[in-house]
Amino acid sequence: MTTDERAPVKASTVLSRSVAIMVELLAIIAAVASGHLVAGLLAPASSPFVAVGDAVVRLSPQPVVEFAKSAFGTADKPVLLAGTAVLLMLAGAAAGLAARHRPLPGTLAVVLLGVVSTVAVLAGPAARPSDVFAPLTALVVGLLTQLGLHHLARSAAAARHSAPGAAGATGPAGPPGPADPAGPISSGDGPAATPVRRRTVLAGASAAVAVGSLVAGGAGVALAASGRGIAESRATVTRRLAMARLTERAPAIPESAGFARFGTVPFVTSNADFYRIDVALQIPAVRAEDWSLRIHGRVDREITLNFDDLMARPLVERTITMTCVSNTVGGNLVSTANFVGVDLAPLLLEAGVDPAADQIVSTSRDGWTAGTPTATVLEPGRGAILALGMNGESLPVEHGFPVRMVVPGLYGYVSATKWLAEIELTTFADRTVYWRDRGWGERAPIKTQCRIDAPTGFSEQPAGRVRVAGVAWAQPVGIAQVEVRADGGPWVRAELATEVNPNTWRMWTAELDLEPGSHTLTARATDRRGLTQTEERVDPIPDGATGQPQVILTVA
Ligand SMILES: Nc1nc2c(c(=O)[nH]1)N[C@H]1C(S)=C(S)[C@@H](COP(=O)(O)O)O[C@H]1N2
Ligand SMILES: [Mo]
Repeated sequence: MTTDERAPVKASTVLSRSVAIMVELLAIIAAVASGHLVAGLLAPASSPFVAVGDAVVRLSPQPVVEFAKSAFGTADKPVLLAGTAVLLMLAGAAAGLAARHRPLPGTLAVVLLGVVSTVAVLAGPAARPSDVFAPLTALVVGLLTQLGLHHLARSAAAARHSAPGAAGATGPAGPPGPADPAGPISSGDGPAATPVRRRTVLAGASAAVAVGSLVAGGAGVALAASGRGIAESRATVTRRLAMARLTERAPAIPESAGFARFGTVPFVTSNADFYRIDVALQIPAVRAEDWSLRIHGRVDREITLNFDDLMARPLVERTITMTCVSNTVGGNLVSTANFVGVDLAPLLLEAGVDPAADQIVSTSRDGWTAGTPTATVLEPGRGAILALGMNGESLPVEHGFPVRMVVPGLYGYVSATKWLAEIELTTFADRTVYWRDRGWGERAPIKTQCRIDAPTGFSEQPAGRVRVAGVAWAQPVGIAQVEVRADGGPWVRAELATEVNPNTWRMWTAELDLEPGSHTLTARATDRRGLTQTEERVDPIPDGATGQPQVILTVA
């Protein structure tokens, strides 16, 4: 052992800017990757990287969150993670530059990031004490990598500045750092060390850290995505649902329910095309076999159910159109599926609902919450379900496997909790929920809306009669009429397709005589209560957009 390395720093051992930055960035990358790998093995949600991203979302001011949602839409998650990565790298570069003379500033930065991510993981909504392993691993690996690489970098810098052949003058490079990935090589480092040799050791160690991080991080991503047994569990549920006897079947969708030949979307949305909205950076991985639901709060008796308990209850199949409150006029955050599930109202009645409990708070496995009016769920004929199946298979993981809520007629954020874990009977006064805390409405029935699917905006149509077609929805009352007009002219009644049920969208079509030139088409729907969609445009926040969809086209 030598004490050379601890001798007062000489100018000659100052790291170049690029090496200093590289050392710090590699330490951070190694930390992130190893943490992600341990999380993949133990609990995906405990990934320090994902937890920091989650914390950023939770702590962001509402306007920032809204901006991100509108600017990036469904790509908001990758954008957020990429942004987190860029910030990390910038912080790392700054710390690296501060650590050119000695490792300490860089070490402190790694420790600080490690502590912050540990806190972020443990502050997560569904954190368990064992979740600490992933961020702790990240901290330790980051620390050792930073110390080890910094040590190698300093000894390479020192050697570079001493005369060739006199490398021994500065003494041996000293012991390899604690995490020196090139330990065996540099242990041969000694009087014979040359600047080239030491630079090679540094380059080799750096490359080893980079490659190791890539492998560890990739394995972590793959492990999290494989969901440890989720695929098998989904396949089992799909099989069980196929064999189950349903007490209520959704009638087959008649040909006459669609106007696909005129350009409307298919009546039933495929699972792949079904819109997806959630704040889960990492989809909760829950096997049906491990799932349970606790119904508690203002009830006479608490109930805990597992997946078999649900399968043993009467299973119903319902065709339901789900709608997101963030859907803008003309937007596509609306989709329809055949859901198989268990009626929710009788389940709550078995628990015995306190008449004062006007809110049902449902909590997702990842801590997200929704507040649903109890009266709506208990309303006779409403058809609220705990869904287990979607379009002939178990719920896809991104749509809430193994169990989610679906309440016809309410926007998803107040009703459609995915990865359901808990239901609490409470009051609106006693408890607020995720989106309400962020400025969205307490109650959010779906607003009557329609959309023009054909012709598409800015298309060119041949002169003569122009075929217009689209969809309209007014869950849970149903659509009574849709009208279209060109350029503010008289409204023309559209032909309505067969109604499947009032909780689904309804297709419509019309023909308009249009002169050559540019035209603006406008549509409006009227629901079975007699309410006509207003012309007044309002934004989605706080409780859903209003306004009439328009399409501009050219007739040649
Ligand atoms: N756990 C969880 N459930 C959730 C959400 C969420 O962020 N987390 N988003 C809700 C919203 S805003 C909508 S519109 C629907 C969307 O369901 P889908 O992604 O299956 O279309 O899920 C709801 N359920
Ligand atoms: Mo939503």
